[in-house]
Amino acid sequence: MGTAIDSIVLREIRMPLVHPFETSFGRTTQRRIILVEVRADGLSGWGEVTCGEHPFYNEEWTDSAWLILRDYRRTASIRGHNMARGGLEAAIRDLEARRNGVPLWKQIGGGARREIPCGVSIGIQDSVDELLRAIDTELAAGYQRIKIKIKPGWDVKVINEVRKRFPHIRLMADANSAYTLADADHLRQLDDFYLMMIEQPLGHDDIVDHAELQAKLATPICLDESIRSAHHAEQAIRLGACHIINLKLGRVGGFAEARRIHDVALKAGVPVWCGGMLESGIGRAHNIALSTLPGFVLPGDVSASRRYWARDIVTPPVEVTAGGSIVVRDEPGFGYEIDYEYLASITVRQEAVGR
Ligand code: OSB
Ligand code: MG
Repeated sequence: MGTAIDSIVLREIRMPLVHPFETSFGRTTQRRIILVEVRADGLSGWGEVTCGEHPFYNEEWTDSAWLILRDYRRTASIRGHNMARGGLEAAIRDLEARRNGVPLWKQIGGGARREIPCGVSIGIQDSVDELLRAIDTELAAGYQRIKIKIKPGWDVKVINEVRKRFPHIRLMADANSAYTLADADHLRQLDDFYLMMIEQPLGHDDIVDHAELQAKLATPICLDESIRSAHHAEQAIRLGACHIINLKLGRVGGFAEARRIHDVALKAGVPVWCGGMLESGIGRAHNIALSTLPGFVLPGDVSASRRYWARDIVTPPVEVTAGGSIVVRDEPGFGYEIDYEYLASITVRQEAVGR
């Protein structure tokens, strides 16, 4: 990245979620998010580190990302820690876009669509009734696809109930690595519910077992955690480990690698969609830009700010149309204004880390 940077400012913000979010690996009630501001020539570019508060989705967490970004300047030499590196990379891309006076989507070579189709990811609930109510709410808001989180004990029976109540909706399930190949027969029961896909059923770093499972399932497998690079995407597609890829900026280390994965998938005829990591408005805006690349043909997990935050750090907040899409903005950079006053009020630490 040849952009000359004057300084980098790290901030950690705390944002309480409107509703707790539960996956097979745990429950989140408050986010601890690192924002990266890169400054040059009187302009600022902004990035968001998308890791969780604990190393449960992948190996990174808020504090590891802070140390990586504070202590290592040459991110190309770092192995792993893609989300920390990706937060910085996204900030540089945003800065480049602002310097060129173009929207971020144009800077990264996107622009295939003016509206992003949106789905929602619904966490594990305390009861099936609550889940059905949550689905009702999201469908009424216009969302085009429902993803529900599953884990052993909250899977086949629950999806059966959802399908009885909503026979025609676009439905999928995300296991976040909660199963093993020994569960293949159990997972095969999901074939009865004509799901769009099952996301990351097996090991977070596995490709080979997913290929074996896919051979036993009619339901397409979508990989999330396992795809950290274009090389992984090539291997997974070659082995038949997935028919769909959930692409997340942070997980793959930024726009450059995301683009490479997108291109591999597009060439192979494998659809991609943009995943989410409970981002603030800044990360959300980057996801919107990414979703304008041509291969993003399925509704993503990028949804309205109000599903997560009572108040977002960007204005206007990210909003979804009655038809369940986000209209892409044309302002330079990531396209939204930062609410500096609110940002300052939720910042718990800030450090300039030079260059
Ligand atoms: O696996 O896609 C995932 C949230 C946190 C960690 C992992 C995942 C998720 C989601 C939520 O599914 C996506 C979102 O609404 O931002
Ligand atoms: Mg997932």
